[in-house]
Amino acid sequence: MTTYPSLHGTVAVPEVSITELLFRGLEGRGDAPAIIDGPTGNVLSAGDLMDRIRRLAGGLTERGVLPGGTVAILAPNMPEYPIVFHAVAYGGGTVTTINPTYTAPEIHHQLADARAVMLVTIPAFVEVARAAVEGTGVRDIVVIGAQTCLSLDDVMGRAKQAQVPVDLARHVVVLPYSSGTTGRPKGVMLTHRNLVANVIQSGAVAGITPDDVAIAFLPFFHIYGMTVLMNLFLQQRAKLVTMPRFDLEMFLRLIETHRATRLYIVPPVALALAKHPLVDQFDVSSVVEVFSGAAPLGPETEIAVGDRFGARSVQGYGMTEMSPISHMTVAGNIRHGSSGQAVPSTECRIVDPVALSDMAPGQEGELWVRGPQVMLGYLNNPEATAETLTQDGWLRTGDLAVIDADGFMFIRDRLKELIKFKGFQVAPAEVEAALCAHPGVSDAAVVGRSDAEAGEVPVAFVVRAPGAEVGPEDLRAHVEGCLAHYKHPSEYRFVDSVPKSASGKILRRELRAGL
Ligand code: 4UV
Repeated sequence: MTTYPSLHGTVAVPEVSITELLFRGLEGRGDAPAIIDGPTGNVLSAGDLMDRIRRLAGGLTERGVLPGGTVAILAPNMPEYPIVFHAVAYGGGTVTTINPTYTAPEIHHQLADARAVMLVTIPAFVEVARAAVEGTGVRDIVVIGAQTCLSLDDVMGRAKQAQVPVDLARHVVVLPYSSGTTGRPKGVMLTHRNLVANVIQSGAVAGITPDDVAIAFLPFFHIYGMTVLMNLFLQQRAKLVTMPRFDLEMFLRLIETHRATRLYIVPPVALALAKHPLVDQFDVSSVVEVFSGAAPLGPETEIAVGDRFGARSVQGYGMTEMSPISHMTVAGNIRHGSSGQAVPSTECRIVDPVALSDMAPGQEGELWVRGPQVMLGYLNNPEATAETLTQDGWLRTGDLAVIDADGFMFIRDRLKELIKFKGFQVAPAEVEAALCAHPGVSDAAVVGRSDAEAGEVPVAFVVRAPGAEVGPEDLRAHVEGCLAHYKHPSEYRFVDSVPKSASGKILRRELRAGL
């Protein structure tokens, strides 16, 4: 076996919960701002953040939700997000984080699959939340800032003074959803130990200090925003300014106002920051690092954005199933176009995906990763778990990569069927199932086509049912009701049949080649 251990050595993973780790970073900061709501400028201090986490944990316990219950959060980035997340974690529960752009059927599916008993949301989503909880185990919808229904303030109780004991290595603290290498989105079982390990592993090399400020638009529901911004940033005593959704002008304005030092972005934002004339209208001189992840970014754009900001421009690589970070670029050690080196306590292999044997050094193969950040498995899905995790703890990423002599990892291609639209996951199997639910469709296949702005967009190949006259407009209207906008195919191609292997697997490469 040819393994590549981290060149940054190992780290000890403290035996604490993710909330206790966060509190270690917040303690002693008292009135210092921990999170600022970007649009309103409202400040939540470190002391208030801890106090509200303890009170909400107490209140959820008094209501019988904790310990043990699963609470879903359907909200954009806002200071209340980490309050809910950590109150549930501190009280011995499980959080499932839902994309707030989801439709009611998508939310319903996640609530039911994760067996959520409570849904926390904001006033704008109450209607969709009510439709989504029908027929699930959700007993209460809690609305942040609501006047007329059960609000987060109503749920606050007597402060809980200690972490509810859980098995840190087995208890699932968060269930984000990811399709992984194949199929529909699945609950990714991450433990306290996974999250704590990843914050410590990345914190050891990221060089974040209490003087750092980030504008947090990367959504907290997705593992990148959850770990890097919400958890790592707060734990390192740095300051977060939340943005509910990405808007270039607001982003630039907040950078200027709050003197942001580090920008955590995805490739389409890198492109905008490199090219858009708006950038010149703001003072962005405080920025020292621009960090991109979640999808491929070419070295030209990476360099261009760094030049424009007079800042270091680097990439990292992660996957929900790895809590998520396995690779990161460290200041002073930059190779443009690379996703960086393995974070401490992380081993890699580059494996021939068919023969499952290790490739010779420098050759391309599937990236396998092992370390304390690797998930327990997929919720209620031992088959998918067994396909992704080996008996001896290696995670098969489904990405094709090379590792150079200095340990720099370069992602070359994706073996898995996953499509990434602006860094968001689009699971072809989910879109195909939605299309096949239309009575005019007998079969469908969805693949990604590269796109200058979004990275990739989904394209659908559709086989009409006999006699059906369904057209693109019918299918657009149909997916509108069941899939979030970024999963909608950008094009429909009508075909006589979908190419499949003898075992019935869609031959996606063949379809992609014809695009
Ligand atoms: O599961 P997921 O949606 O997870 C992510 C996580 C990305 C992160 C998180 C923290 C970081 O510090 C960071 O640098 C990146 O996206 O999707 C996982 C898949 O996204 C692709 C790859 O196919 C993964 O299996 N991907 C993620 N990062 C990169 C990437 C990258 N730097 N270059 C190319 N593809």
